[in-house]
Amino acid sequence: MQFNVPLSEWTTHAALSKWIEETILQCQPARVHLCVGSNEEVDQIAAQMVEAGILVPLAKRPGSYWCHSHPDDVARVEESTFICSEKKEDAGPTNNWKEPSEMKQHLKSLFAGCMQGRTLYVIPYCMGPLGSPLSRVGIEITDSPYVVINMHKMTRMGRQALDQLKNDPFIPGLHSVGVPLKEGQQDEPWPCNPKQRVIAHFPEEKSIFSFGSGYGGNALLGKKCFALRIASAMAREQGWLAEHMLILGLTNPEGVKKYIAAAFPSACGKTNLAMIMPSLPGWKAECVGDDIAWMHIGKDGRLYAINPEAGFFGVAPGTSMKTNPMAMRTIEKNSIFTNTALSDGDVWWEGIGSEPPEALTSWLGTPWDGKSPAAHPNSRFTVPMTQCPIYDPAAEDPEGVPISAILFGGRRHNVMPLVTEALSWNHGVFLGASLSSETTAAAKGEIGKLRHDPFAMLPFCGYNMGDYFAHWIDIGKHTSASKLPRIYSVNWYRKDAEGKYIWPGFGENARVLKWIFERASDKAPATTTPIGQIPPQEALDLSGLQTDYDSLFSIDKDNWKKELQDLKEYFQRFGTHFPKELARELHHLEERLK
Ligand code: GTP
Ligand code: SPV
Ligand code: MN
Repeated sequence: MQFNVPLSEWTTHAALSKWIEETILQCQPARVHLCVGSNEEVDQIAAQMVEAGILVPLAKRPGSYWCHSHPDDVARVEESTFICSEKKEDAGPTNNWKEPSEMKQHLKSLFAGCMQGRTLYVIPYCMGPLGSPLSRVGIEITDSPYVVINMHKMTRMGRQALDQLKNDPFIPGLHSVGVPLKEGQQDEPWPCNPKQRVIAHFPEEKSIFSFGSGYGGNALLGKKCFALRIASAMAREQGWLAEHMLILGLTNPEGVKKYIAAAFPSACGKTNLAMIMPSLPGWKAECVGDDIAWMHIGKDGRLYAINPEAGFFGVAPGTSMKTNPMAMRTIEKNSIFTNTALSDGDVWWEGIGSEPPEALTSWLGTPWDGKSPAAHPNSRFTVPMTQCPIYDPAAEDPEGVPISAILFGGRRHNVMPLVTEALSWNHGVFLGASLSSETTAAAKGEIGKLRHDPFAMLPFCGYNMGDYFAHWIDIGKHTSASKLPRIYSVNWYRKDAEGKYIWPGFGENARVLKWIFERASDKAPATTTPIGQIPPQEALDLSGLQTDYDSLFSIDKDNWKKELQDLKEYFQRFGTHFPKELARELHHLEERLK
């Protein structure tokens, strides 16, 4: 077997060496590349991909590339994602489950010889700041060079991760695109195996296997597979939280800074809020993370968050200098664009803020027809976080940042008001558990369909969601109520009778953040309604906006009674795993709505 460096020189970690050797025997690659994580290393891999016609360098964005995927491999595949706990009950009613030994048997046959003709890459990566006691190390073995160059931007990868690991246990993740190459067989530009796709998690053993997809969260195993599904199971055992949340620092005109975390389902606005340019004069936001937060109670009893990632894998369509200027500046260089459209030396997408250029290659790699979307709705950019002009230096703080408020929000064209404050921690947990949202292109399947997505974790919770609710209730008992962040429900997506968004969103969301910030300083009033506290008209700055307060905050009792009925039915699915504290919150809501 041909290695770029001898295994024994690369690591002395016995369990790691053994796993690599076993995997080589199982997957039968043609070559092995042990990643060190240097820029030269990834530049070389990228150059080979350019040579092979997989990546197109972008003359107008230094160090950047465009590529497009197979049309059947464009988003997360929830129907092929499994939680393989020993007991089905431990996966719960919201996850697909397979008995572990049965799944292992199936994986064994899938992975046998699956890397023939390809290079097997070993990627050590650290989730979280280097040197942080809260960080965790994973090792991904993959046959996709695309995964290597993306992991280099998304995580602290290579030598530095091995140094962090020392001789400790790691989270193994085995990934293959699932297309072995016979002697002399020409490779495809985006090899994948949609028919045999499976993304399997073993939360007890804490391992990950992903087969058949090369796209995003299916293939970059540090992200959803480790930092959410496996990490949520670890967090439950160890008394912390692994969440689908952005983290942002907000500084008011007086120079006081507070941190806010927010959970919105996929493609519902985390990246945009994480990099917000507040429309209100004197307010400043800084970005700690845009997708995942690991949170724990600190020594002072407050909730602290780190961002386990080192990069953004952000939705391209809709990103413009008007909606998200900080993202636009972040992606001026050293970025990978997947499934956007390609113009002369640059990229283009719907909502970028300019007319489509004359000659445009669509995300399918063919001349754009001018009718169907030029960029896939789930096309994305990959870029290191450090390039963000408002990257918060505290994002590297090994202890994390103290969280003053937690937001839950989804796409709801009606029912949910612009913002509601929870009456207590347990009521806040109830708001998180009650989250529903209209589906987006981030996952395969129908778009715009309302579904329950508790805590924006429906596709990402690695254990029984009822137990997850109970874990959140439990966290609230580990410190005093005054130290816990207040919890909010927000909705940027209410529509009028014509189907147009009522709320301008983006930078204007700062108006809502301002009220939340001032609530955290006990400086803003609130009005109590049956569903929670809302800002009274005078406490929310709507000056200069076309929208009126009532259209944003009206609470339709009939709609809410339907919402309540639906929640009652939904929560029954969790049976005895549904915490009594949330049953009590449901009952209180019913009483208040009478
Ligand atoms: P994932 O990366 O899939 O987890 O998504 P995300 O939550 O980070 O979503 P993102 O911020 O990328 O937003 C997804 C889409 O929603 C983009 O097309 C945005 O332009 C749009 N969007 C974001 N914020 C707002 C908002 O405040 N109002 C409106 N109307 N659209 C928004
Ligand atoms: C999401 O779907 O929530 C994402 C994109 O953040 S992916 O990494 O592909 O899961
Ligand atoms: Mn996400």
